[in-house]
Amino acid sequence: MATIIVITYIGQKLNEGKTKQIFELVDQPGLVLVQSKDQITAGNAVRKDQMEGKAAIANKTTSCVFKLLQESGIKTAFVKQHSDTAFIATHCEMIPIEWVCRRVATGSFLKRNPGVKEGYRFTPLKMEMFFKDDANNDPQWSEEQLLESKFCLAGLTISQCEVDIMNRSTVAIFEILEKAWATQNCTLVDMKIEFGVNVKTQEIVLADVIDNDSWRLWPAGDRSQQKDKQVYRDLKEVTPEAMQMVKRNFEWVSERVKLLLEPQASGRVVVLMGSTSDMAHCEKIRKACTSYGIMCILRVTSAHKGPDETLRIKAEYEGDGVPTVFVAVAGRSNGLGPVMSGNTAYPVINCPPLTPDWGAQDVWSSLRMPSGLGCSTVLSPDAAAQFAAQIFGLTDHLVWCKLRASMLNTWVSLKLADKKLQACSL
Ligand SMILES: Nc1ncnc2c1ncn2[C@@H]1O[C@H](COP(=O)(O)OP(=O)(O)O)[C@@H](O)[C@H]1O
Ligand SMILES: *[C@@H]1O[C@H](CO)[C@@H](O)[C@H](O)[C@H]1NC(C)=O
Ligand SMILES: *[C@@H]1O[C@H](CO)[C@@H](O)[C@H](O)[C@H]1NC(C)=O
Ligand SMILES: *[C@@H]1O[C@H](CO)[C@@H](O)[C@H](O)[C@H]1NC(C)=O
Ligand SMILES: CC(=O)N[C@H]1CO[C@H](CO)[C@@H](O)[C@@H]1O
Ligand SMILES: [Mg+2]
Repeated sequence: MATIIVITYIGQKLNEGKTKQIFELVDQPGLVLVQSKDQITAGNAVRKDQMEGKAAIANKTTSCVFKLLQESGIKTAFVKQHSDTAFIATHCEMIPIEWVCRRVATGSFLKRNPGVKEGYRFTPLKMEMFFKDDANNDPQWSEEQLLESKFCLAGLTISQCEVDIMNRSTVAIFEILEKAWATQNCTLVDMKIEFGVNVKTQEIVLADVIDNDSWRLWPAGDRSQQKDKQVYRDLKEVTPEAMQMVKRNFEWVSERVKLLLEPQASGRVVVLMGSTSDMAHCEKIRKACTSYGIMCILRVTSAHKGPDETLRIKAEYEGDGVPTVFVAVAGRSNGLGPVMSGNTAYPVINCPPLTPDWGAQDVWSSLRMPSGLGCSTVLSPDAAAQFAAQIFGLTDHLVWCKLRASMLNTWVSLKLADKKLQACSL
């Protein structure tokens, strides 16, 4: 979906913080321009050094990270890159909370929780929230404090439902970025993010930015190789050499962040159909595979009427080393998948197109099988594709991230549907 946005007039400044300015876009109502400032802050701007080029590096990091999240299916405010130092975002009213998610204990957590050693691993992830209040050094808040403050942004009151959505979304976003960084042998130690309410749709979306201000990254899980802003915070003295080192670290991140968007492994689904009368069913499988970014090939072959061809096609896909999941689509006596399963080490998923008259009987032909076969049987075409995606997701983080975001989005829709229903029945 390539959207062309022409900006002819940048309007008034709507907001300004420590690291960026927000401008109205006069001819693009509902969108804003987020402009980074070329300075780095730590300890609440006590230390303020201009760092040339920082904004540009931050821009690259933010746009790659948001692209990864968006392609995965996470709702974000990011729309598109505008320049080296600015991007266009949907106009949000920001919820003044920093959500912090931790995998490994370090930093301020250790101070607030004496006795916990650095390196303690949180499973499940540890969630914390901080009220954005510079004057009071961003105090940690409980869920109850957030609920009692009854924030109302863009007409949406932040109640239990919204808090739960932000909490859940933070976990999903962390897991997606953690999975992506793992491909670079880098541990995502912790992360802080902010949410906004889209002023037009009242949807809660990930907003603000994610750059290396926002996280700790330890290459090979090794703190001494940290590539994040902590290096800057830890500087004893801000010398030009030290600032160069910090900048090099940021560049290290911005170079690698691009790699997060690249597939690590590419597999394929080969759908075998017993007859072209099953085409519509197979097309649904292909469509669903495509939504996960998985290549899907359709072939026609009958294990009953042309077993030699079935095995030849099998050999064709076994022979080029590309990881393959076979999906067998055959009506009535669907021996196709079981025959494949008895003759290949690749996974086989049966997805028989059942008919109302004999379906209850037909389904048994790929359920009760001879010993030595390990194929599965799922009935809906979408489920067959999803199962194949889950297999590839074990090695392909881009597929895994789509599955993870989809799980979050389903959870959020249920939550919102329930909220709406409760509101109606009051
Ligand atoms: N999409 C957006 N729409 C409207 N305001 C935004 C958006 N993204 C960020 N902002 C706001 O822009 C302001 C400047 O950001 P920043 O410099 O990070 O501020 P802070 O110093 O409070 O962290 C903040 O108030 C932030 O909440
Ligand atoms: C990395 O983080 C630094 C630290 O804040 C940030 O200034 C810089 O813009 C970021 N660079 C990248 C690569 O994000
Ligand atoms: C987030 O949700 C988890 C699980 O429901 C809960 O234990 C935790 O207290 C919540 N965290 C915050 C900061 O609200
Ligand atoms: C990650 O580590 C593994 C094992 O040490 C190595 O084979 C691989 O090349 C590394 N990948 C990257 C991107 O550094
Ligand atoms: C300096 C720099 O890297 N700017 C980049 C900002 O982000 C866009 C989109 O990713 C790039 O095209 C720019 O090169
Ligand atoms: Mg900020």
